[in-house]
Amino acid sequence: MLSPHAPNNFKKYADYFGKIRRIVSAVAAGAPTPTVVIVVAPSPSTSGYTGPYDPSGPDRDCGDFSNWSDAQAFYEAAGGPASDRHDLDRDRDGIACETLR
Ligand SMILES: [Ca+2]
Repeated sequence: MLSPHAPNNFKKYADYFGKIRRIVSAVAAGAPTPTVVIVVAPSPSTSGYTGPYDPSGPDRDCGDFSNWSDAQAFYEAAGGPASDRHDLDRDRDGIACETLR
């Protein structure tokens, strides 16, 4: 019996180990071994950019974007001011597509 003053984590892990103990007991008693499913989350892309266009793909213009933050994220994913291969920051101030702001 846990003290009602036990920290939340303690209760959570006590429940967790209780479940493991029940599974181990069931397996020891001849129950089929439980199936363990491991879900692996996809690793994020190196840039973190998740927009609709490929930053290293075909040339894009400011008109391809519906809002400024999408354009800026794309511009940064494509290399930002160091390359600006899509020419989204013509005044070279690090801010892409001012007309969309
Ligand atoms: Ca600019």
